Amino acid sequence: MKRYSAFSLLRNALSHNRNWRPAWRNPEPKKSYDAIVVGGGGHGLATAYYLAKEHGISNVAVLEKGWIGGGNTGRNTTIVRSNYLWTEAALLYEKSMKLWEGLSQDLNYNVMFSQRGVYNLGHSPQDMRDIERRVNANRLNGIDAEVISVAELGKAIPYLNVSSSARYPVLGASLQRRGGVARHDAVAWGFARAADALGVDIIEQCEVTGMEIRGGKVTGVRTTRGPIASDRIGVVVAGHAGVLAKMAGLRLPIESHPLQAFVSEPIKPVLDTVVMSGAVHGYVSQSDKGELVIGSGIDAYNGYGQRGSFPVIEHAMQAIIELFPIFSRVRMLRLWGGIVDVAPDACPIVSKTPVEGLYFNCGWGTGGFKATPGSGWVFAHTMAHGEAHELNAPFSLERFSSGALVYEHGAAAVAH
Ligand code: FAD
Ligand code: PYC
Repeated sequence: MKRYSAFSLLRNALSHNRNWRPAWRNPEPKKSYDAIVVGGGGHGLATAYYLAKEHGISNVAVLEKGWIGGGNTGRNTTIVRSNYLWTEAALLYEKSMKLWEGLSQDLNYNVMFSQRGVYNLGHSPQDMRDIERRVNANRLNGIDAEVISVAELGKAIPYLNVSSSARYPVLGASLQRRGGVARHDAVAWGFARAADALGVDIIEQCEVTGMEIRGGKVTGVRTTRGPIASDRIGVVVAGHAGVLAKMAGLRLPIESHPLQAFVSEPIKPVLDTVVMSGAVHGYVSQSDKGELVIGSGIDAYNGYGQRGSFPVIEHAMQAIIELFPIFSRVRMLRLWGGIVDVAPDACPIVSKTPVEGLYFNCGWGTGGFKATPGSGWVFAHTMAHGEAHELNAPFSLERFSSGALVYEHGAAAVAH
């Protein structure tokens, strides 16, 4: 992979970057590929990268209808953790956590993974019982987790309102110290650059508009840039998974909802960790620029508009000010929405489908950013071998007919 010297940086700055080499090529689509990945978000790009790196399949195209990372990857609040309750989910997210821990080195690209810790607050005796249960379950699975008392919280997060007279007083929290945040755009760019270097074609402005299926096997896709053939196609389009499934004559057990996030004007460092509360229902961290990054729950209705509605904005602000009264004087800068794909058990679908050669990776809902490397890793395995890896076997489509759901609404953190 090419490295840039200080001299070359200076030369490019003086020439207004005219000679700057793009981080990935802009190829014309070929007529056919050994594998196609539909969706150029973090999960799709990671899938292509691991197909090339781990399985030697590099004649791969990533087809993205807009620009890479322009979907939920570039719209999320970047919280990374692996403290899920059930072993099936915990091991999958922990695989991802381990990949995060070496990702900048692996991609030779700084994804700014910052393990600043993630606190999940408890506000009632039942919250605390759930926290203790989840912490114990995490530790049994080898995942770091601690129960934190309210006195410890007051010391660790000085501006958090731990007064017993709060509307929903904080009683304690769980803490995953290895959790934290990463820079979302850098994750997309890092995977794109590394996949491109291994020969993957990243094709932006290329919308998939139809599927070619013959005799129960997939043979290619129709796109806004012409037909492209492949007998191995992975669809990773988050909120649009239902739309793509319909093109293949399938119906997925997911619903698409808007999910909003907000940032404030930048302020001096006041919060060096991530704080989430399921009860008052808000979460907040502080970006490296100083902005407070805030979110809460999904909008209740289904939709594909990448924008939100006022009741959620009001609710989110109420929650954050209740937790951090000092933030009431901060001005909000902007807000945006993404479309999240929610499965009934709040767990992903990473699976073969009844159409041979066609695979779906979706249903990550409000919590898939943290899974980006792990999701790509297991999906690449599934596409390369035609069978799930043991880590994603519990997340096949069959679970919705067998009833073997992995219920993770408690750990999903954002209610849906
Ligand atoms: P995306 O990044 O959405 O990529 C899918 C891509 O498919 C898009 O770029 C889209 O343009 C493309 N596409 C769609 N249709 C087509 C088509 N027909 N042809 C070609 N391309 C197509 N998760 C966390 O773990 N932590 C968080 O803190 C967190 N916060 C969130 C906050 C918000 C506001 C939102 C919206 C989500 C949040 N999430 C969080 C969830 C997380 O963002 C997603 O689960 C994750 O980013 C999904 O990644 P992806 O690559 O599957 O999807
Ligand atoms: O899954 O941790 C999470 C999360 C936080 C905010 C949105 N999703």
